[in-house]
Amino acid sequence: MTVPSQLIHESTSDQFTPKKEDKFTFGLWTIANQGRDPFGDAVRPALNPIHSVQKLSELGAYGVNFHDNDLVPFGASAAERDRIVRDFKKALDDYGMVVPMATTNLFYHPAFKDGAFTAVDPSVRAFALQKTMHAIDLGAELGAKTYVFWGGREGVDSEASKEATESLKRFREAINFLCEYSIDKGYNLRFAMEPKPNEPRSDTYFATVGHMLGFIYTLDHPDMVGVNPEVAHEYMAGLNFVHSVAQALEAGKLFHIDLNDQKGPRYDQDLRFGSENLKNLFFLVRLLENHGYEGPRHFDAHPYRTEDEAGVWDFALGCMRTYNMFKVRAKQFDTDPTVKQLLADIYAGNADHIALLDQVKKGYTAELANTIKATTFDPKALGERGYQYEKLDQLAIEHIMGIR
Ligand code: GCO
Ligand code: MN
Ligand code: MN
Repeated sequence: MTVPSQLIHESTSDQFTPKKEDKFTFGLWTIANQGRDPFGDAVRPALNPIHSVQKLSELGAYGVNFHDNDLVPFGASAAERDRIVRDFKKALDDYGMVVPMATTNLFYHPAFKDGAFTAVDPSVRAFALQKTMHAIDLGAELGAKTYVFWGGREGVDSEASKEATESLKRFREAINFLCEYSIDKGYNLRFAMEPKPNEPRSDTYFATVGHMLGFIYTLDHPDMVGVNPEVAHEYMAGLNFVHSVAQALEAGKLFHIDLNDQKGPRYDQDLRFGSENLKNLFFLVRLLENHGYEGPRHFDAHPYRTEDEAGVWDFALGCMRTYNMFKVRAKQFDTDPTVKQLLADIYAGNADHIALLDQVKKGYTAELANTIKATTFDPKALGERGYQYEKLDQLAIEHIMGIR
């Protein structure tokens, strides 16, 4: 027997039900994903963006994001574009939805088969700039505050094809130019760079959040550029997503985030948020919520290929509910008196050494260096200490499982 979607929605009106203030957003391309893959054709009909806006709003989402061509087909006339934008704006108004982020499709058209800003063909690089400026205009017109750059095909299959340092320079020149364009137009956009190690190219430049952060500080306007980390992409590189996001957050560079899930270092699976890595994503949500991340909680995932349209909305609701479940569980973990006491015990230490480190925090002095050099430590006792992490981690598991 199949359970009607309606039933699932009705029976789950509870504290985890998504609300506008949760700031959940979806890419138009995510719910509209038709299930095409290298082995099989579309399994679902195309979704109309206006219908998507309505359905997502009813489910409690806050907004939608898009690539230029998710909304305006490639090669549309100016009149067609204006009509589409007008209708779309009306739908946003009607359903109380916003567009916090926009981006450019620089990977679908065959012209971009060798990349865009790093393509070896100068005509492709110049065309990519033109297409991006039009897409920035479109995003700004619809109120976007963040503009995402995902490299798509910026990389190589054959290392012989491009000189890597030249590619990095070309990418930098493009981003510098587009920053100036946005400033010149008075758009007040922030750029968020999205790393990915591979796919669709066999190797992509700027493989991880760390690579991207390093690159950002070489730009002309580093302040207006941050990152858009994606769960699946860091897992593809075998990394701990929480640590990647923490580094971006701590640097003030977490401008946006792509939430989904992934089974280990394989192809980009874009699974429903929280469907696989419960523990790591529990700690991700805890990090975001405890460190004042204020941006949209954006889902860049897609429904299983097995689903019809009802399954698409089950997927969307599932992403949002699971985020809220992690949020509630994380709060319970952090306020559990047993956890608090245990952490207080674990973090306590020798008062003299705490005082020394407080001095270190204030900065170097020659006197402090000498004091530290003259201090007596007891490495044997330090080596014998038990940290109680088994107990702590089990408490985390019991919270994640809803036992405590
Ligand atoms: C992918 C990427 C994209 C980008 C999108 C927004 O692996 O396909 O994650 O979905 O996030 O193009 O820039
Ligand atoms: Mn993404
Ligand atoms: Mn992806």
